[in-house]
Amino acid sequence: MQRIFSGIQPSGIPQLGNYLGAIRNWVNLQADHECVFCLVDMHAITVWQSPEDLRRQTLTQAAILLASGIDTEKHILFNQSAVSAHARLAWIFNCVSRLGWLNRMTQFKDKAGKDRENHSAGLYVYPNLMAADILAYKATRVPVGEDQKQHLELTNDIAQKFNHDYGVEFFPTVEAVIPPAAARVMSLRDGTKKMSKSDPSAQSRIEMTDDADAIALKIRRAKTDTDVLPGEEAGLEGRAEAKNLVTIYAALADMSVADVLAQHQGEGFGPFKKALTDVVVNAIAPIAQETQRLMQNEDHLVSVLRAGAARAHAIADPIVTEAEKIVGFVK
Ligand code: AQP
Repeated sequence: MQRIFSGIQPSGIPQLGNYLGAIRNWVNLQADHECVFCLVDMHAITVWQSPEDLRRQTLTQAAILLASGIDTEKHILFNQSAVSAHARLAWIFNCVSRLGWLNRMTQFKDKAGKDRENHSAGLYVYPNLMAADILAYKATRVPVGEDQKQHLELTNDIAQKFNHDYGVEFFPTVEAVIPPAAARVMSLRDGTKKMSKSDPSAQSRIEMTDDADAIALKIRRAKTDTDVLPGEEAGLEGRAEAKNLVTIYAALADMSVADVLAQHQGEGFGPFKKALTDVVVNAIAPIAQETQRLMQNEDHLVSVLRAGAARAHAIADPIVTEAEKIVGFVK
């Protein structure tokens, strides 16, 4: 059985993009993979988080994953900082990875913008830590949204350079598993920007804890154009916001974009947004409700994460210890 590693940052409340690009895919992959799911709190602090928020967001995220169907009897769920193997391997990878490679990472450019000098060194070396997250488990498949594809290519570059520099065949090649539907969900306020849990505007995203009223309001206010829905996909070209709403509908209703358009052709956004609200509420509301129930017992969530960390440590510690020996560290 192939091993999967995937992570999500507790840098806010997970949004619909995280669900469609990652979480829903994780749930499905459990049937035929050995899964290691990680709340990457060390990645989250590459951008400042209030300690209180980070703690609450980590537990909320654990609850959302359980409510979405992550099975911690069969698979591993834990928070990154609880397993030291990640930091140990990340340091080695900081020394393997090249500045030229990091300079090409578009996520850093997007997040740092023009104010590059004022961002943390952690944000810059974020992809090296991500490579360590995956390779500490020698995971071969990584379910991610399309936005993370470049980081996985870098993971393979790091693995290859490590193997080459030390003359070993130690780290495997990693393959991205990108969901076909809604690989990239866009902001509700700007169809050219991806939906993001840390976007300053809460109106730009559907959060996985939103209730039906909040969802309805956000969809009602979502940016659109004044045209009606076309009968064919080609008619969505150049209409980023319209395309995004149709794509979200298709992904959540398990339909193709073509079928959604066939059903709603000629509709304006008033009625289409109402239909979309029903589809989103049907998918999200049960998860939000179960999350709320689970959040009432924090101790249980902490104990689930602790048990997961012990199982994660048992896999990662021997692999990272071996990598340290390869490098020449006295063990
Ligand atoms: N808009 C999106 N569409 C599809 N997939 C997405 N993912 C994130 N946004 C979208 C996928 O969710 C997984 C977890 O992401 P993450 O929390 O590790 O970091 P991120 O990609 O930076 O997500 P956010 O929401 O934008 O977080 P912030 O605002 O903190 O940076 C990944 O598999 C990602 O592809």
